[in-house]
Amino acid sequence: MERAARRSMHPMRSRRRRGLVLGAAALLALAAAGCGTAAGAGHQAGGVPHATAAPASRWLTFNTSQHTATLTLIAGYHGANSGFNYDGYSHGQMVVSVPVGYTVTVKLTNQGSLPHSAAVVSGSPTSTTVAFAGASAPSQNISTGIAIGQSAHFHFTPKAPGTFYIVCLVPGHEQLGMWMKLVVSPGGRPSLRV
Ligand SMILES: [Cu+2]
Repeated sequence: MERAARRSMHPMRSRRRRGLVLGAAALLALAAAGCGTAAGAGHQAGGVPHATAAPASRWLTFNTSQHTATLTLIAGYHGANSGFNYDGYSHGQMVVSVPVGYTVTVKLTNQGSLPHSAAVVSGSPTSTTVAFAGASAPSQNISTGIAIGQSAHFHFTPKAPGTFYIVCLVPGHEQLGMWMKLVVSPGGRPSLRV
């Protein structure tokens, strides 16, 4: 009864879930085509993402021959850190590593209850200096973020190793811990650890 009431109050949620299921199907298709995931199989039984325990491999896929990696960030994935999280993680709990020369696509979806953004910055997790041209979603008005239920993406190709952060530049959010770490490695494969 309570569940039905919640659903009727939030019609967007079920629409987003269908989107996620389609996304999972696309990941399966990619895996079948020989692309990698970061850490083993990561699909929930029934195809519906669980609200609290999503495997890390859902968030990073890559292709070692094409030198591409795709990072899926769901802002406000659930209530962890009061919603100031990507994929449920905050305060640098998620560390993504990509080799130099990979083209990295970051796909941001706002599943939270506030606007959010994502940008690659350098220096510190509270930096506002975007490290690569165009490496933010939205591409402009980064501090305004994208609205609830919206998606945006960007890509960039790092040319040198280094340590960066993917942060939400809506004012106050990165200070509240809405950031993850991005390591550009000299070689190897993309990886994600939490
Ligand atoms: Cu935010």
